[in-house]
Amino acid sequence: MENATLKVNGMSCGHCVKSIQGSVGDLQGVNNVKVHLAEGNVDIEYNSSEVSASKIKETIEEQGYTVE
Ligand SMILES: [Cu+2]
Repeated sequence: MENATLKVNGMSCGHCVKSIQGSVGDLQGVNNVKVHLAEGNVDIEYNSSEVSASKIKETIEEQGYTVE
């Protein structure tokens, strides 16, 4: 299991938390997603043999946010 912390721009409210946690959490191979709204960070625990970091990043960007 890998851990990544992504800096995500554009998250502003509970809806953002839900849409990111929901969409990323639905990816196969993602074990845990935790959004830290105040810090603008997203902690992700995932299995890199099942899902790539770029796929996770893409999924967040599809929701309308920018990953640094
Ligand atoms: Cu929001």
